[in-house]
Amino acid sequence: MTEQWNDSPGGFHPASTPDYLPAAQLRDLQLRRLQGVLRLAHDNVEPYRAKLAEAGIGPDDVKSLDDVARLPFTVKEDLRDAYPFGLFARPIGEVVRLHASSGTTGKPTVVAYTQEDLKVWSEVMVRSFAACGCHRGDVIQNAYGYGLFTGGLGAHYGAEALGATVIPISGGNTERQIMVMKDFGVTVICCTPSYLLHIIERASEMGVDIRELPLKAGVFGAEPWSEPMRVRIEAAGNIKAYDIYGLSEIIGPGVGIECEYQAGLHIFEDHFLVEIIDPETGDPLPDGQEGELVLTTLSKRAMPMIRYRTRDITQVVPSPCPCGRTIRRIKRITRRSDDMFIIRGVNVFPSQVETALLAVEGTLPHYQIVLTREHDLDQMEVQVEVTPEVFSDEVRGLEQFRAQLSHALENTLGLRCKVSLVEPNTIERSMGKAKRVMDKRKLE
Ligand code: DLL
Repeated sequence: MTEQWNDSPGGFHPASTPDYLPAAQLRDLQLRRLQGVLRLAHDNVEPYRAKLAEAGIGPDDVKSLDDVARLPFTVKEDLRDAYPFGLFARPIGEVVRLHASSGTTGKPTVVAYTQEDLKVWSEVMVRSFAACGCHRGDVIQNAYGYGLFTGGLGAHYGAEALGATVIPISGGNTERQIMVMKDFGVTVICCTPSYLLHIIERASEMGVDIRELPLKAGVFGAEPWSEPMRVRIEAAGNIKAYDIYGLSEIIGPGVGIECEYQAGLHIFEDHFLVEIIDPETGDPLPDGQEGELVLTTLSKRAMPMIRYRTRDITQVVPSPCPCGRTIRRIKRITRRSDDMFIIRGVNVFPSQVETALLAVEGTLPHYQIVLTREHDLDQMEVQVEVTPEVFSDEVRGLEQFRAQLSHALENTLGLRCKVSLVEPNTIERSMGKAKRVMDKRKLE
């Protein structure tokens, strides 16, 4: 299908994609695909067969989409237990690509693709780029890491299939990124939002103003980022910043993306079935209620995922999007159910800290949260970079600025914490996913 789009006169036509399928037709397609995927998983993957038997449900018992709630969940542990190839539904001879994501502990989780899976992946990435206004003629700098991480190759093949010009520069070597961006007339950049901030900063040190370049858009994902962060990025780069979501277990980047309205991420529902559940009870939640995102792959052959618990917290946007796409949207993912930490009994998410800090003018979008334990009492310190103007502002004074931030954080979190103002470029920059929390409590 991708080739056909690519060869059509004038390139890709979004209207010819399932993005605009009437809802009833989309549901029919989903049900048929779900039944197929269950049969595939049941007949070829021992752990799925065992789980389904335990839940007392067979592949032919799913007669409507609502029946999905009767199927057992799959969790990260299941992938680890099956390391490396235990969840593959196709023999290795049909698997043409492996990717892996490094876990915080132990072995990585391995994911697999057949030729058809790679076509689906390219297809959803083509639809992703098109949704945020990219097309043939765009010069796309792909600064997602190439390798076992899905970001690089996922965006790469999608951009090529779109017919755009791809620069496979991968992450890192920031000065070269800036030279290429300038000299090659880059119009779109793909990377993590935190890396883009680093690129902008380095560019300004080199005397390059990104705002003057032809760069018009960024496709940012792989880590949580907030609405105030978007505002900062769009202003600093004079670009549109689009949020792209995905995870290796499901396919990689391209599970969902924002359209030109930037009001939630459209999920490519013809390939990924969306559910939101209560993370405590596992019960399904209706559209408009926040909970954990659960995804089922509807087309994957090499490694189907049934009701995969992503740990990402979001909600389905209940209203239709003005862009006319019928595939539904989820709200931006600002947190995971497992990135919460508890300080003196108060639950804190890093995204709350980001939102509170960036609401105050004079902060820079570089911060880190350091957790320690002193005399059995948890302490939280927020280190944030501030503009050189704040540092040299003798009238208002640093102390007053610190108090203002401290107050903003206390208001948002309901918790007093230490705020340390640091000079620009103090906090370590990342080329990929930013590490915001340093939990030193576990080391003591
Ligand atoms: O990060 C795939 C990807 C690459 C997505 C490039 C977008 C762009 P993993 O390394 O398996 O895959 O990490 C997946 O990253 O469960 C989320 O917690 C987080 N994540 C990914 N995209 C977003 C986003 C890739 N747009 C995990 N907003 C997911 C918030 C995101 N979190």
